[in-house]
Amino acid sequence: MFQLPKLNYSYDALEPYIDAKTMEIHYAKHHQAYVDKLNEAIAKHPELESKTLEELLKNLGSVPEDIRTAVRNHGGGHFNHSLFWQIMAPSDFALGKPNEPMGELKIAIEKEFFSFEKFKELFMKVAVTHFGSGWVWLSKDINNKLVIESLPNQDCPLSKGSKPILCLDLWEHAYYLKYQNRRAEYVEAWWNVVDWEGAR
Ligand code: MN3
Repeated sequence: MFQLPKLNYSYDALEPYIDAKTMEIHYAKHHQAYVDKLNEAIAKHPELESKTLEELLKNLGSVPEDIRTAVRNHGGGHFNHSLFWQIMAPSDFALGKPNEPMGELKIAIEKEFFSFEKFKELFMKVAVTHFGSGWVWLSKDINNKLVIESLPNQDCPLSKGSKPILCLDLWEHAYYLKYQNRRAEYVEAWWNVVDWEGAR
């Protein structure tokens, strides 16, 4: 059975950039629902119970057809949100630390996107112009090259052979209470709570 991962900080820890009410509903309701529906789907095929979430998402084509869409949507939802919580940290945690990538990731970002500032610009552009629900990703593609891309709904880069590093939820449930239709403001604010130690 898949389970909601423990959140390493309180609902209000990402204030003022992400509000406590949004965090609570997002984690305890939305993410829980993805976990529950994934478990319901897997229960129809007990032979899949030994598979990890990563194995399922990397090999969607081998998931039985009657639950493939459920695994894609709810398994993706479970994986994507789990990574999302992990790559954020309380805003006071970042105080006094350079809020930017470190080590090998920093070098790779500068190699691929020229500078961290240019990387952020491109990431934000992709996030703001993505139509509808989905996520924006920083991933390593099958050639080990860093890419910024948006994917619809709960689609996960694992399913196209990429390795996800950083993600930002673009569904309205992630920001509507505080930012309403102002997605750009949400994306801009989010950089303040990115935990670059969690992104690797
Ligand atoms: Mn979400």
